[in-house]
Amino acid sequence: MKKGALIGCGFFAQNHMHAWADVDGAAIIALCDRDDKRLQETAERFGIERTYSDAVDLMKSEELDFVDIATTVQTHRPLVELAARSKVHIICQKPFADTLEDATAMVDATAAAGVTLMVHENFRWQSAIRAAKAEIEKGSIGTPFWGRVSFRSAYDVYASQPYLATDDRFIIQDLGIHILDIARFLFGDARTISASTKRVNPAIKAEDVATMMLVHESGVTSVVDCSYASRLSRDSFPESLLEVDGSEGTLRLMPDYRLVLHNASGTRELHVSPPLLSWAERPWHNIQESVYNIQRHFIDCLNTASTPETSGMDNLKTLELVEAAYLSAAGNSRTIILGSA
Ligand code: NAD
Ligand code: 89V
Repeated sequence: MKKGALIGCGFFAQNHMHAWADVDGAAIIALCDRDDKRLQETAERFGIERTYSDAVDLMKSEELDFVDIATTVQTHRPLVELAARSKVHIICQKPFADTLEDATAMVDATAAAGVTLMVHENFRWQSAIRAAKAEIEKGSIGTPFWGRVSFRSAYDVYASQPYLATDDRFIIQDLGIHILDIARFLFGDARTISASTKRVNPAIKAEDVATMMLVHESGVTSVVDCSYASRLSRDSFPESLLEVDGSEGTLRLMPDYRLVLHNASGTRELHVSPPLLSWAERPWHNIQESVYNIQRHFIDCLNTASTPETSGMDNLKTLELVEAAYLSAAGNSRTIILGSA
């Protein structure tokens, strides 16, 4: 049994705790939050007796295999470095870091300590996204040459995550990061990116619309578009929609988890809805299932001494896309060559 502690008992961490209860071979034995109310409420909800207001005390007092860091980005580096010094494996929420410098320092610190570092980049772990990837890999549409990964909604994300309305960066750093990671997952690493952004909602500080174009090393050109300002007749939050054109056919992941594949043999429509886990709530259930999937993957990696799909090292490439997208948007959508951002 891998023994873990959760640091940060806020809005999203409640999903982590439900998922940990379902993951075989893992148990959360202690909690840490500097907000006593959140700490005590989470402890009571999940029956955890050992609680700490300070992560240094937690690390000194508990014998842990891993920590699950579910705080917001500003505290990731000190907490990751603390865990690395304590030789404890780490799963850390996205956005992993505010800067590539911080991200690289965390990757280096964990490598030097010999501990596993996985970023909780869960969108690629949604079952609908995995089903689409499986179809591409088995050749259902031939060789992909063009793709679109799209997330458009007017859902009130600010109600549960108020910092999204006041942070200096919004949609690319918070949501685009997931959508860019899906593009990497489906089409491979990118060579170039260009982006344009807009703030539509006057009540928030940063951009709530972003449109990005990537040219991937595989030869695929993709469009990654995100909006929290799109008032649709039917809002599909929080579904990520896909369009992929290949040499032999096309793939579409449409609202309500309808996966449509078309090639010379005809058209197939698959229903790839995520299972509704016992603790999950619509419309969040696809995100919640992906939390369970990624946490299970982390424990599998610890048990088999293998590198997680979204290791800290891997996530540097997603973060590099985020940084390059902001750079491009600030520079009149100029094309940024990755590796030189
Ligand atoms: P939140 O503000 O609700 O919760 C963060 C908690 O961390 C707070 O309770 C705070 O007191 C605590 N905290 C902060 N610094 C601490 C420290 N040094 N020691 C102990 N406790 C500390 O935030 P949230 O909305 O739950 O978001 C947390 C992270 O999860 C963010 O990085 C966010 O981007 C991410 N998130 C990811 C997803 C996803 O699908 N992967 C969804 C939502 C949020
Ligand atoms: O990932 C996030 O932090 C969330 C959401 C899933 C709504 O995009 O903001």
